[in-house]
Amino acid sequence: MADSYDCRSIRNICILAHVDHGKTTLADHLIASSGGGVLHPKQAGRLRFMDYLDEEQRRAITMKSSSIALQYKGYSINLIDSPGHMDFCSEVSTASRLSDGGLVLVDAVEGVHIQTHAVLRQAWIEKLTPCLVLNKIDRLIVELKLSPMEAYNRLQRIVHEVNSIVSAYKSEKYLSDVDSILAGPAGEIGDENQEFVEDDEEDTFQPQKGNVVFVCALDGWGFGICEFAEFYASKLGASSGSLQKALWGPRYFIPKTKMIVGKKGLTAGSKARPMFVQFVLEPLWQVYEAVLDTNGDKQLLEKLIKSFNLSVPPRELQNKDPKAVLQSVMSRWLPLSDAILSMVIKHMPDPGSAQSFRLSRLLPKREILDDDFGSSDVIAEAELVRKSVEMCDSRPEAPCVAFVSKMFAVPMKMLPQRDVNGGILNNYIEGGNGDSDECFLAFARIFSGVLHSGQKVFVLSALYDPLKTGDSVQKHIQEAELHSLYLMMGQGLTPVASARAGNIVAIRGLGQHILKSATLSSTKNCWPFSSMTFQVSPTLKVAIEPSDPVDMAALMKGLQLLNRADPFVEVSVSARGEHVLAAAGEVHLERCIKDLKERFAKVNLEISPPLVSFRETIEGESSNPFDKFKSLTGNSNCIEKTTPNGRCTVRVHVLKLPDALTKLLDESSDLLEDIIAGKATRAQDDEHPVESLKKRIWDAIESEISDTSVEKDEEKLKLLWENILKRIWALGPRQVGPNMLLLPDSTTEDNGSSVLIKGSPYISERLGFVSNSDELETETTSAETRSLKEEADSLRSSVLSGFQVATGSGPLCDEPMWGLAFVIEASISPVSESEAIHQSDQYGVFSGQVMTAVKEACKAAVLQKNPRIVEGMYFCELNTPTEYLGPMYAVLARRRARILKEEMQEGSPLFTVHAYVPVAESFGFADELRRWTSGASSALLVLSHWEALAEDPFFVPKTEEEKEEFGDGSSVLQNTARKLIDGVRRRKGLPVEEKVVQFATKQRTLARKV
Ligand SMILES: Nc1nc2c(ncn2[C@@H]2O[C@H](COP(=O)(O)OP(=O)(O)OP(=O)(O)O)[C@@H](O)[C@H]2O)c(=O)[nH]1
Ligand SMILES: [Mg+2]
Repeated sequence: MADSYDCRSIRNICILAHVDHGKTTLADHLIASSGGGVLHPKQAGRLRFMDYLDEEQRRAITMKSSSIALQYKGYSINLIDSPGHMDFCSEVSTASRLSDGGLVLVDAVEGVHIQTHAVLRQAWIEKLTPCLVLNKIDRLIVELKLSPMEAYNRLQRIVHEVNSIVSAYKSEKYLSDVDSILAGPAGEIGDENQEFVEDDEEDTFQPQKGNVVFVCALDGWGFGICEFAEFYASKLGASSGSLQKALWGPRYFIPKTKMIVGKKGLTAGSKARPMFVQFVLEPLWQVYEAVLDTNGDKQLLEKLIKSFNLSVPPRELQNKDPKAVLQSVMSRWLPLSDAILSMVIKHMPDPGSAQSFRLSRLLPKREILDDDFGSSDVIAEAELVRKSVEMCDSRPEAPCVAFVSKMFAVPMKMLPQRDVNGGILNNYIEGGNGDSDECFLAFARIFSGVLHSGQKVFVLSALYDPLKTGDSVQKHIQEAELHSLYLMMGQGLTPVASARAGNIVAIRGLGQHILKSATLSSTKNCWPFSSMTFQVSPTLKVAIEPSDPVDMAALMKGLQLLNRADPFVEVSVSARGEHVLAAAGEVHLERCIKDLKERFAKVNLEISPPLVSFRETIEGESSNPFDKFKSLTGNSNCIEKTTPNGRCTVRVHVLKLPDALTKLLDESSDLLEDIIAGKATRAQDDEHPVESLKKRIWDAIESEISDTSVEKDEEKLKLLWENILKRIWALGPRQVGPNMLLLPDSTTEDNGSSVLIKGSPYISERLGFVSNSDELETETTSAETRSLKEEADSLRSSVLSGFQVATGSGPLCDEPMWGLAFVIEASISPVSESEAIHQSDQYGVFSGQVMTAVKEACKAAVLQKNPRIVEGMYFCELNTPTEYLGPMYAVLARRRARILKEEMQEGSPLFTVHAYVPVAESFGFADELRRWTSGASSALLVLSHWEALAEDPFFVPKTEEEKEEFGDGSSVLQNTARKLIDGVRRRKGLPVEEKVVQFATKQRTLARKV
């Protein structure tokens, strides 16, 4: 039996799209036709089989990714439906990690939306082979009433738009690897095809290639070009191959000569339509008109049924509802599942070829350091494992490797009651989850070997390193027994005894071992799979406590379960001891809380208003770009602090980094972490990540230089920046943040008897801005100075921690700092021994004093340089019918939104508006919008960037003019920055300067007037 297994007959695919573009509806039809009878075709498109959670049915959106096994023409297809709502985008990451191909859906009426970009990017990152599905073609006919020609133009535009998005991702890569372009297929272009092929050759999606299909998921019909090409081949007397090329693009059929020509071949004034319009869309339109139009040509339908030999029961044709008639004719003429599944089999790779292509993403080649050569056995075996994954080796003796992309909880009662052999199971006792009613399953794909139930495997976390031994690594590897394996049929689980490479399974028995994702391996000598990338991070935070304090233990246990069951939620305890839950957005948060209340904790809860996070920075704008650098020198620009014992003096200068650089540092934190740890390695054919990061850092700086200066200054500024990039000692907060600790300029010398605490340009070295510095200690000095130098060296870590703590919580409201570079000069002076003894008693440990002084000085330096509050911004896409524009703008204005673009959607009554909305103002935004526009307007928010408020939080009107404009401070000013800061301070229990009554007399007069 085992030998008949061939992974070439397997496809692992997922459906990806913007919210509501019809993924689950499409899945329904595929399940009805190939799902082994779990869904009756009559219910397809209405039941939404994959949305089996109550909350999903209630809201009519998908919230999780789930898999189903389909059988089609001897192929076994694992289909994963994914959610389109931004709040659940992490599920898109987990789905695409387990798939090899992605069906990207686009609603033909709405076109490309934000999430379409996001899913295309995810498919690109995970190296999926995408196919395009243009859905809701019926709406073009019935709702928009477009002519076939107009419809063609619209479809062409969408295909073009999707292609240009993908080509942007592609060229990002090609930029760093010109060779790939040179090595790319040159293609043979015949003279005749030149005009047409030239601009399409590079396109990913080409209907004439067969990787684009046009469908109506609701009514269950769809087609690719090849279906029509085959049909017309005999009629037009052309080969179906050449027809397939001609049925898209500017190709015209001349009936007289029976020739297919390009645009140039048309005679002037010719009314010829492109062949796609004439041979594909027009017949479709005719069928719709014949049925829906009361005066329609009823004979046409008969003709169609006859010429295609369709078996439509007369009862269905007699149906009074024209829509039902259409559905029964169309779904027999152009069955949706055939169009989609034949494309999947032809254009999407089987696990074997996919894994060799995806290997560089899944298991990037590690750079082996010289000192690892002792462990050559380990390296050899890890290499063997990598090879088996590359080949998708499904022999029983191959090393066993699987990746768990998420954990999900199912109620115990949903588990199959019988095992593979039909024996009755007692799930509760074997579960090992104690008294819980929930069972955790791992959503996993086997990449090599065979998994058996009962097998023991190693569970590797992303930080595991097979070359390291010792305690620090032990916590990243555990041994676990796989309790049982299941094939997934949506909600249904079918127990299996074993599963081979290339398959997707649910695994029970790992609940105690895996929190979110992990690699499973039969050998310790295996690298963990690379981590998945998520489009956003959980930013919406609330504090949770039980209504009744007695229930605290239940809440804590519930939070733990929720944390395991949801791939994206983050659970933490704040500095003040609150339990904080972080979710991706309001819908996600609401579901988490519901789950917590009803499934995991089962207690009543109190939920705080959202805790918004901010950043702190300084005002960096100035007309002269050199001012920035002036602030790095001189005494007037710096803050000086001395430790209580008087031995250490800390001087701090601060400078604002260019916005683009700050953003880059923030976005690259994962990469930086790897680089700093020396772990960053080259993916097979890409540029080395350090080199490309270096290049991007320079680009970021140059973009600011070219913005602000005249040409002749450019060189000078470049030199100044070069100098700065050579002096980076550390990044903060938490070692990889967007703030820098710079070494003092090399001209700063020890003065007098004191000695500077010297750091090393560690980050600059790692990034390759300076070569590894050999510390040359030139002059050998007296023993006394030497011991002082040693003491200074031992205090380095205090300076570092002072910097880390300060950048972790700024002076305004204890929020992390944003885009600042600190130059810290800390010098210590000698002390007589007798003093030393009693001083350490009096002021505490010296290292602690230095740390505190550094921290205080950094904070004071920020306060001195016009501090500003930085807030998170959402990018918001709104779709509103024209008549609700007024109320929509009113809602936007109330929420400090900034409009970026407003545009009528061609061919529809909708207006699309793009705007930035501050995170702090975004809660309840969607609800308010819905209320004010009677539900006609929809909005999607994506976290976009951080933005400093220009407003000075400490602004007090001083000059006469200002007093005239803002009042003399007696009336309450609307200082937004101050309001935000005070809000955070109050929440954190920090003192807030509030003048409840400032000018009592004036208030009284005011009161009298009223
Ligand atoms: N007219 C028309 N409506 C469709 C078509 N396909 C889907 N719909 C409708 O579009 C809506 C959304 O469909 P779903 O399948 O739930 O969309 P989805 O992409 O799964 O949505 P999420 O999972 O929430 O992202 C439903 O009301 C469907 O009936 C179609 O081909 N034509
Ligand atoms: Mg869905």
